[in-house]
Amino acid sequence: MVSASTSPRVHPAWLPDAALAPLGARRVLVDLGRDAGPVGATVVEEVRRATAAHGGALTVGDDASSTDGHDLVLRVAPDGPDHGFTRLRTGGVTVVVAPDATGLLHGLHDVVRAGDAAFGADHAPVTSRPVAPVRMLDHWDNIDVHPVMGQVERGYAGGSIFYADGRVREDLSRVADYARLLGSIGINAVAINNVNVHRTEARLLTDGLADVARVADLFRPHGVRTYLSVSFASPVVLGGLTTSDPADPDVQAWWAAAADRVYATIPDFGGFVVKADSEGQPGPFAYGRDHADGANLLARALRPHGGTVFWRAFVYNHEQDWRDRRTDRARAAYDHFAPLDGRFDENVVLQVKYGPIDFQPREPISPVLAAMPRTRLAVELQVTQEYTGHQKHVCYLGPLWSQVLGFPLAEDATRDVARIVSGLPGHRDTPSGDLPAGGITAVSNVGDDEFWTGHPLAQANLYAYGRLAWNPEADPVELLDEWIGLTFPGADPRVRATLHTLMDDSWLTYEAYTAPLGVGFMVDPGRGHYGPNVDGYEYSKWGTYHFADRDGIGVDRTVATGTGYAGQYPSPWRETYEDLATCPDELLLFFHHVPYGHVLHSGKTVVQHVYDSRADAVDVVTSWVDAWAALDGLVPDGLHARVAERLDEQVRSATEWRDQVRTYFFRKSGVPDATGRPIY
Ligand code: BDP
Repeated sequence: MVSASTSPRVHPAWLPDAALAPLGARRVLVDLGRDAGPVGATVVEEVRRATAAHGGALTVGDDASSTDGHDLVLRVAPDGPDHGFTRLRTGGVTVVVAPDATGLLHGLHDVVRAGDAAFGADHAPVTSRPVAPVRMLDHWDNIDVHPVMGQVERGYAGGSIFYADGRVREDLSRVADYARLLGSIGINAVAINNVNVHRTEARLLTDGLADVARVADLFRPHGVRTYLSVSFASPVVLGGLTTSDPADPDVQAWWAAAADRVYATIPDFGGFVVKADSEGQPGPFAYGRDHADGANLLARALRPHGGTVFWRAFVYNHEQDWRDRRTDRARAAYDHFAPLDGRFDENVVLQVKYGPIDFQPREPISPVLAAMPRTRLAVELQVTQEYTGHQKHVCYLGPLWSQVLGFPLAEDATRDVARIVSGLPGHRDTPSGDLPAGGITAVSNVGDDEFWTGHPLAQANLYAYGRLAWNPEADPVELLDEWIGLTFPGADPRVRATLHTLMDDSWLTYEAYTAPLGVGFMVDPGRGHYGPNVDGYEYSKWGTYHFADRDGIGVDRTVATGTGYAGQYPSPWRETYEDLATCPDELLLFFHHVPYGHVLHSGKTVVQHVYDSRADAVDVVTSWVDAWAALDGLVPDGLHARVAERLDEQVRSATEWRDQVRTYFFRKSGVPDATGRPIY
């Protein structure tokens, strides 16, 4: 079912009516074959709505229907490509073939994206298949409003679209609109509550199931399955047992019964997401068990129903480095999980943050992803901009994710991250060689804000995430261009040009005014990781450190003299990162402690790089203000005003970053800026 937005104030994101005009003006035949389920109904409804608005025509036919008299044929046929679709143009007719209605929905949106170009010259079939079988979004939404975190943890777009007034919303029309957006970019899994599971949210698994089913009913027609984050302590918290020990038969029976109830209510339920033994969440360590024991407990409950456990590898003792500064949080996930390779059941996917620390704008890729060939793996990204400007800053993350997914991490650089998590050939060194793949997952950036994402341009991050999860080889700037075309159809060409100016390199610009050279975490703990605080975590018990002193800065993570983290990588990365001569500049301070006068590959000293890049980046951001102002009247007024207001804040904040970081380095090092620019 395609719902129209409840409120005219809700921005249609990349699916305004006008974006469907090229399709809607055509004569369209939809043939669902034997797959006339809820997703098929969505395909028909999308075409019905578009053709009604734009003067085309819809025919719902069957296998026998002739393509004559149609411009576009959308057909479910058994010979369509698994999980994907094929598009061709023959005899002046565009034909999309998919093996099921979900593939057809994705093919329909492929036509929408192509616009009039989908109806040009005849061409041979082009097949599109997602690389990752699971393409997921995790919502860190709470039912209750948390006193510190608010309702959506690390959410910068208002309250939750799922919950209000202490319960699942009565009116879920925003969820229906959201489901439509997700289906259009190929997302097929959503976890609807925070990985930090508080007592109220824990109950979704039991008392709240009827409400979860209402949410699942809205995602299903768009090819999206619903998941819940669950507490490992559920048998105690919800079931009244005295233990949650995985070896305890009562605990096993409790989980089995819980899963039975879930599937009796939601037969296509996806499964569980679990954060255990991390940042205060309960887990198997309390019972002397490891994380394979913990994950398999839940997996065995889900298995009869076809469900999957997404078990997070974000496990570290957040007080560890504070107690002993010779330890290293970056090592934690590998130290915990690599020894468990091969011990996880087949319906467990280990969900690994892309970097070893925590979603910083620049981190090396997590070595866990290379270390577990006998485990299903998912890489976890962060669409919500916790460490990238809280959706107050323009920071287009497509290029970051593209680098992550394309990074040739595996031994001898033979396989990139996208291939590893997709189980593509070569990764599965198991006896049978055919373990199914894991997937790509990310924390959502959406809330009940009228623009969905607080900063209207942050919609591009959600869009690019879905598109890259489908095809990690897509060019992120081309995806941005696609997003611009769909979001502002028919706009003056200056809109497209200006958005590229602001957004194409905005991640690198953000990096250039914040923490330098991969050191990370110079964010303010008191402002929820927003804005600069160079020593904010240097002496905190949650510490991640940069170890700046009068002589130098950076964390020695080498095997020779440091924490040994570099040794967690396969060749060639272990050697590349270990050696100062080959460690890339952008990760230098992540792996090495160096003097301020150390000369980078770029030819600059570390300290001069810090001075220059911060100053230059603020000049860039400042130039965006006028560029955007010139679009007044060319984009919707409310959107223009919202972006303008946020750009002012970005300039203020970037300036604050520049001045604090430059001053800090000057005071520590005593080295003046060689260009003579003043340091305040
Ligand atoms: C950190 C967030 C915290 C999350 C945690 C996680 O600051 O709010 O709970 O990650 O991923 O980035 O579990």
